Amino acid sequence: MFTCQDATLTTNIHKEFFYLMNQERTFIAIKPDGVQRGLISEIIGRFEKKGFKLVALKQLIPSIQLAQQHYGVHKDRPFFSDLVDFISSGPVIAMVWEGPNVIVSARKLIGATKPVDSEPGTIRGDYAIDIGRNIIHGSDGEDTAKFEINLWFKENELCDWNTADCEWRVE
Ligand code: RTP
Ligand code: MG
Repeated sequence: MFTCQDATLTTNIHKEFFYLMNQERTFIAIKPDGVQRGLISEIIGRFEKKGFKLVALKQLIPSIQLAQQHYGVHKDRPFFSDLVDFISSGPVIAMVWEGPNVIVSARKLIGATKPVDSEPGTIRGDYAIDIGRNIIHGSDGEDTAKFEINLWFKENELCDWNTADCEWRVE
């Protein structure tokens, strides 16, 4: 599923095993504020330039039900209702990105939840000033990533493919 054909031709079986074990997928969404502010290409570019591989992408206006399921872990928090209304208020760019340690790495690219705490150079640090308008979501762990990918995408919407230059990305 996560093979890198070019790499397997020229490297030994241990390297291939290491490569496979290090592959990971995460769910990333550009929220309605990121879309409205014209930040789609900027955000996608950061993940591309980092070296991760895009395996799924679609634009949709999430239903209230989808937003409630997605943020179900926060259902008892005072901001839940506003958060659900906001996420389902307009187009969202839903994506799946793949690569070694992509879950943790994506959270670092995104930056802290509160823009006041997010470092310059991170997406939220560079483009957000309010916690309720922090423009991007990223899965916060392996179980969450699996749950969110399955929630937002059908299996046949995920593309298994290899970058032509994968040997230049991963040893
Ligand atoms: P996300 O799930 O959207 O990637 O954000 P996160 O992991 O960094 O933060 P999380 O704690 O999961 O919160 C989800 C989203 O809820 C909104 N929020 N508002 N008003 C508040 O105190 C508050 N706290 C959280 C934010 O939009 C946050 O991204
Ligand atoms: Mg979260």
